[in-house]
Amino acid sequence: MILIGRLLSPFVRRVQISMNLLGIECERRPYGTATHADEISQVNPLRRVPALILDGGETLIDSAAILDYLDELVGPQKALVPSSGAERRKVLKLTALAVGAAEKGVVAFYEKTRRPDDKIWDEAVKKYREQILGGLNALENAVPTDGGWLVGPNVSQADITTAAVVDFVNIVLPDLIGDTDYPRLKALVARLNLREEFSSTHPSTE
Ligand SMILES: N[C@@H](CCC(=O)N[C@@H](CS)C(=O)NCC(=O)O)C(=O)O
Repeated sequence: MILIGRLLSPFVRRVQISMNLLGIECERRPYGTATHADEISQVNPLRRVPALILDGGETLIDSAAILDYLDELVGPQKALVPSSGAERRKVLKLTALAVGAAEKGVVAFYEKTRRPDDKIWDEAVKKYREQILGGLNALENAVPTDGGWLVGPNVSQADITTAAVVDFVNIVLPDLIGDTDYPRLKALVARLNLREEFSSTHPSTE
């Protein structure tokens, strides 16, 4: 399989971490949306990453659809989203909070980097930043106080996507999370980043 996209993208990174945890090998092509639009358009007409090219040539787009495929591939015992019940609902809800914060982080990043200075709308940027903080705050409140993972005894997609978004926000909006903010969330992400599956995918490694 071939994964398209750079690790700075929290959507690409959550797919790469998931593949590492599930023991699924892939080659990754670190194409950036600003620098490799032509290459990306060959696999995704929307020119977005990630895309996953399967061994038979079929191409999947959108991280949620790719992760759904990976979970199906490994089966319900190993899947990163539980197949049913309260744990599934909780993983999906926390993952949605992390994905939503990532989406707003991407938009805020593009406002800063892809617009002429005189076309940046500060009010919109402020709103995106508040939305990111809203998501992170909810995730902070969901981190168990006993040092466990977000849901159940094993690392789930909620943990993976949370780590991807916190690291992304810290890189692209370095002034957003204060030193004393979200201590439980920071501790969770630090513990996850001790694992090779996470540390080897940190955007700083690329
Ligand atoms: N819903 C998509 C979002 C992917 C996304 O926003 N990717 C960004 C990079 S982080 C992108 O390709 N941006 C280029 C663009 O939208 O023009 C997913 O989960 O894969």
